[in-house]
Amino acid sequence: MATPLIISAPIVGAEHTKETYPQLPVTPDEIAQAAEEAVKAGASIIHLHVRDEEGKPTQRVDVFEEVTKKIKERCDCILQYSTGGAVGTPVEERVAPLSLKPEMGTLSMGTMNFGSDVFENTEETIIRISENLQKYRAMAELEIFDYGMLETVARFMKKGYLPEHFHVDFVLGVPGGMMGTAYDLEILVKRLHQIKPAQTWAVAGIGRFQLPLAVQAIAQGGHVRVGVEDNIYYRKGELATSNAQLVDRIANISRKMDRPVASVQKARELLKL
Ligand code: KMH
Ligand code: ZN
Repeated sequence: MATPLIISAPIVGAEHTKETYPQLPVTPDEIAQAAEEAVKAGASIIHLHVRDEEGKPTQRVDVFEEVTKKIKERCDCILQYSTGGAVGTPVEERVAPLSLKPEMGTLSMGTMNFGSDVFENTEETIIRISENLQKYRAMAELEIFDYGMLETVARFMKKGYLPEHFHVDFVLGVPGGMMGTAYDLEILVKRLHQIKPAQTWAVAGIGRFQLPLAVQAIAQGGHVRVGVEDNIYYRKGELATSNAQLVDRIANISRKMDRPVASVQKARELLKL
């Protein structure tokens, strides 16, 4: 049997607003409901950003705590806290929610242009986040936005700056990062497996890259991230009705391609959580 597909759902993000996407979940109850729906549709990981009372991105511990509690009341899932936050969030704020000991947390592997902004991840920042992930025993998901970031993974592994065990997510199609063509994903996966054979990986395609890259990952034994942080359209010109709608489509395609969708327990097993 093919390895079950782990679907991760980035249900909020830090970039969209109710103005750009009216269905965006922003309150703790909306976020918890979106998480439950995404899990019911087949997601096993919830990639979590939260918003303050004004709907602005925040890394406040009390908000992460409230949202976590509400999600756990509704469903079991692997919670993966964002340590990326929003562009410009200071590193001490980015790592603060890890004190709540989520099962997973993200670790962006380099600085890049992010549209017209700069998403800063100096070596010092990466090391600081990595140390915090290890301190609070949250499994790291390394976010790779560009080929050079993969070389940083190789270099940092040798220097002992990364945990032994991690998951990898290729985030492709951010303006300022790598494109999201089939070729882009192919060369990244090839290089990853030179660096660390048998390493688990997923792909998060931004915008129009979400669907084709997800299908490619299903075919090639990778895993998939799909949700409105990365893409708000179901198809060209038609907004997605919810995160669950985007997850449901990928779950259906995967099953049709004879790859079962991982339950939350199966995902924990596959990731050795
Ligand atoms: N919001 C982006 C600047 C992460 O979650 O770790 C960074 C981001 C990455 O979303
Ligand atoms: Zn994120």
